[in-house]
Amino acid sequence: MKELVLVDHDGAVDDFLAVMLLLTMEHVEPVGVIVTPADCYIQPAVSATRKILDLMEKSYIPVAESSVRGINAFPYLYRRDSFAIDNFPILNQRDTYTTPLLTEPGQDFMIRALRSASEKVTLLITGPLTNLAYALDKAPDIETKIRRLIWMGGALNVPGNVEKNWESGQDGSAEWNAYWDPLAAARVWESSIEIIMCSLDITNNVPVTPEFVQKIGKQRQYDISDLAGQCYALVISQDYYAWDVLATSYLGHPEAFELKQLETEIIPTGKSQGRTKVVEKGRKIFAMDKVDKDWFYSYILEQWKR
Ligand SMILES: [Ca+2]
Repeated sequence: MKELVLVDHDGAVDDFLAVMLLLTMEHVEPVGVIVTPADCYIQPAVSATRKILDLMEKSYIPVAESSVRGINAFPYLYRRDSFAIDNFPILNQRDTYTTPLLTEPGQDFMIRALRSASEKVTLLITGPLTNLAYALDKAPDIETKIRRLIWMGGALNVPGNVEKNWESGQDGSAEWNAYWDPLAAARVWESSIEIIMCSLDITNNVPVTPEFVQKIGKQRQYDISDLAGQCYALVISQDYYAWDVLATSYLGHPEAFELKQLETEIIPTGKSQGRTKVVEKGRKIFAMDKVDKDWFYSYILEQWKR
């Protein structure tokens, strides 16, 4: 029996790479891919997602465009990568693509996909939690259809990646996916869904280095490696990590990770808004605590040989 997985990503470089990793997993059956308009521009992000599904011969998986809005926008310099990827030559070899785009908004598709699933579904969310918060409010019955949430987000015992900013008053403690919509994260924290967090604490261990990108280049005879190398080359001049890809690799090999149970809360407003704070008697979550980084890099190299 395959594990049903509903993906919700937000259209940045590593979101596409996460999708490309997930689609290589034999034991996983994706029930759909939702794109959230957060770390992207939505039109090219949806388009690139459909082209990637076509390239990987998975065009039976529906794609849904979410129309939710966040509170704190991602910088446009991050978001515009979605235009570059949508125009990569390898994704534009055909005149038309066949992966369907649903007419209903992604947040409503989340409800329908969970309700109609034959068994419990794992949510893999590599962006903000806004669709899930919406779905929980609008259709509380879906909570029992969620097997668990694997989420790339949060910063527990390390600084966030939203910069300290005198203008907005942010104190630098928040991670972007939580910061985009802190109220949504707080809503999900009120649920009893099992949460497995891939926070900055662990993703700080998996930088994307030129050495690694060049290793991908050596296997570019494989289409997916070629695409992955192009994606990473686009961001190599930034301080970049395999955030969403690491979160996704947990689905492939959970035994490669050590989890730690922590008690946490979400700071919903103010200068620490979006902080995922470790507190006594807080909401219990599992944090990915340790991973063998050599294993991780070789795993994704191997999976992308196709
Ligand atoms: Ca993301």
